[in-house]
Amino acid sequence: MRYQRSSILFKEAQKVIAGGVNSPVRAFKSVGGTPIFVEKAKGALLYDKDGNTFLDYISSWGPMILGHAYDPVLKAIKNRAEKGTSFGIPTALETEIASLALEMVGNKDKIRFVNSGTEACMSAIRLARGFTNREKIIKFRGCYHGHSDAFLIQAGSGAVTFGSPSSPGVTKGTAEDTLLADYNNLEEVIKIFDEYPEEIAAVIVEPVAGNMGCITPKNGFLEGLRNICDKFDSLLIFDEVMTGFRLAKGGAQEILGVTADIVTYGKVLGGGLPVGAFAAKNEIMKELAPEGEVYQAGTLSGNPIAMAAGLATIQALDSDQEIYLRLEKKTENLELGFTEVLNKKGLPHQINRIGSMFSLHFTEEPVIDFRTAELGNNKLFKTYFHGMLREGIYLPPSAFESYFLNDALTFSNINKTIEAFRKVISGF
Ligand code: KE4
Repeated sequence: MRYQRSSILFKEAQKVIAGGVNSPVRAFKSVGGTPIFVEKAKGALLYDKDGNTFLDYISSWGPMILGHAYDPVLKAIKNRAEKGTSFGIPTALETEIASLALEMVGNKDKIRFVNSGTEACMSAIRLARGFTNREKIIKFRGCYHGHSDAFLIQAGSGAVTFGSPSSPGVTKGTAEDTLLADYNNLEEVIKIFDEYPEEIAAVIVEPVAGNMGCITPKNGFLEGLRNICDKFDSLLIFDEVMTGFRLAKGGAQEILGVTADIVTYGKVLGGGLPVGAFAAKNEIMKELAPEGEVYQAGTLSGNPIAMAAGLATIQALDSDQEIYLRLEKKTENLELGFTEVLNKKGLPHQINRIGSMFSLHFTEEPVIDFRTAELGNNKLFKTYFHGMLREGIYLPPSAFESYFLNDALTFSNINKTIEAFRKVISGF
């Protein structure tokens, strides 16, 4: 595997783009080495600038669930582009994708489209604060809701629940309104509500966490959040930017059977173009401008090309009764194959999987929250990542990310991945 061209391109990028990338995780900081530069992609395959090909297990961090350059999506983009790319004026297309999305998700009356998952989560928090007239929010350590200030908060030194900025530029004032608990730890949440019974606007949670690796909720965790939000008149926000339209048509709400008050979306809903969204019952959404007082806006929100790509994507998901079963089976095969290799090697490991989300952690302890995710052997992960890259398998370049399978991955691709894994692990 040669990476010369990518290395040259990365050096050139670093001269004109901050850090050489437009999103930090792409810089391979967590695994070392230099990022590959992609020339093109089709189906499950990525083609880099050095002529290498890779089976893609990040699917652009979720959006490309149907595979890259999926013909009906390409066709929808081309047809729409010929009519003009952006108007800043309503189009019927926005109503069409809004209607289908709400039908698939169920139990929500209205949606608002934005341009990223960050914008969706940022807007959802503002809407919850406006609706409840309260200021504090609860989030969970290791959950990521995009890069708006309210979410870039880490565990404060000392204080169990008070956050402190996890990035320069985030003010102490902002941090004071974000309280933290451990994922899967309902007791901590109850303690916070007991301390601030009338100040919590919302609890925001990834119903399946995908930013500490993939972590599923313990039995009763989400139900517990639902009950405590009801008890204290706070809103429950599910950040389904990753899980929405990926785990099922109705996302995590459908498969986990818990209904949130506001749900945020992104990734799959845009089919590879910049789309985010948030949805709720009318009682909440009517508080949003221009109907209500909570302001939220965007020049390119509901952009027709992005709407066309998103609509074609969720239409494909809505009409294919088998796709979620296929994705589940392929991901299960991957888990079974990896487990057989790791058990034979006697290597301590945890594999977390739900639907087409998957993560491998080199640790004895079950990975149920950020603390246990941090116990993973990152040195082994780096060797694993680069070994698999050399075998033509593109994995997320961090142990704190989820894999996202796409439907273009065939069962023989999965078998090839398992054989590559066997070869890499044999060298451990
Ligand atoms: P974006 O602003 O990146 O579209 O979405 C933010 C976001 C919100 N909520 C969840 C659960 C998310 O996973 C994300 C973004 N996911 C990361 C992957 N861990 C995107 C990759 C990146 O940052 O480049």
